[in-house]
Amino acid sequence: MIGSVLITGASSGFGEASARKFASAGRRLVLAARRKDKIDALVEELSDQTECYGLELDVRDRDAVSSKLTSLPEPFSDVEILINNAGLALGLEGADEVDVGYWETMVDTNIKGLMYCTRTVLPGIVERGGGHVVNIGSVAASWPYPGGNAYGATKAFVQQFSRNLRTDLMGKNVRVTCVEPGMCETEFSLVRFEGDAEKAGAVYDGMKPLSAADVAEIVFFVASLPAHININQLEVMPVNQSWSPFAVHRDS
Ligand code: NDP
Ligand code: 8X3
Repeated sequence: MIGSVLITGASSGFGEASARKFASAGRRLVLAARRKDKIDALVEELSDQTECYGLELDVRDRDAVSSKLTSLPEPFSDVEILINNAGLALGLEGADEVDVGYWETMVDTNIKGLMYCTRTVLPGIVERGGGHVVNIGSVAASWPYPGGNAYGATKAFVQQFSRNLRTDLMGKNVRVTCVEPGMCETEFSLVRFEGDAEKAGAVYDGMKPLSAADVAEIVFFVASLPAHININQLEVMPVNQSWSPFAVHRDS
């Protein structure tokens, strides 16, 4: 049985590009995000290619996640692939200066929202005989950078949660993959800098970042492998991004 693909954060970036990719393969889609106008436009566009259902959903709202994701109409309720993509970074200030509200929003979205969606959808996936949870992590989970403080930590949660899901789901035919991209030009930096397009654009100045379509290709790849293959973790950067040496403060 081929079930539907539920993508959170489908109104932009990786989520939107993944919707296009899975639609091109004829997969039935449930597309969720807060900006319903964007979701509606995407549903309309993709409905030529596949069956598509749009959902206005704030993943931070535990009750809404539970009620909306357990009452999907036919033929969308048989979710087989959950793509936990909704997420954001806010600010790049140091931990001694940053607005603690930013931290709360990142924790509520990237950690708690991802947990709510997973916990709500998983029982059905298991009951129907298996499926796949694809979590969108980040290189920031493993590699610290100044100002990455809570954002990187939320993605470290996603990385370890993904591994622990695998151990819990052993024998239940559910694949779990954490896809961990580096720099990719989407609305990500625009959101991080609260709509400051100049600051956001400068992040990708003079280098070729990943595109949302690149990441969607990878998400589709991990989900399209034969069912006995589980990619646990897949980290990907643009060629022009790498690590730095250790920082050493010598004024001592
Ligand atoms: P975008 O800002 O383009 O997309 C983020 C998506 O998440 C939007 O569709 C947004 O929809 C949705 N979203 C945010 N908050 C909520 C919420 N509370 N409830 C439901 N949906 C929400 O960024 P990306 O596509 O780049 O980001 C997607 C994921 O990839 C995120 O988890 C991000 O952390 C991660 N990532 C991004 C990288 C990058 O460089 N771009 C690299 C590594 C990881 P709406 O506002 O309509 O709700
Ligand atoms: C986003 C990638 O490198 O900006 O998760 O932290 S990075």
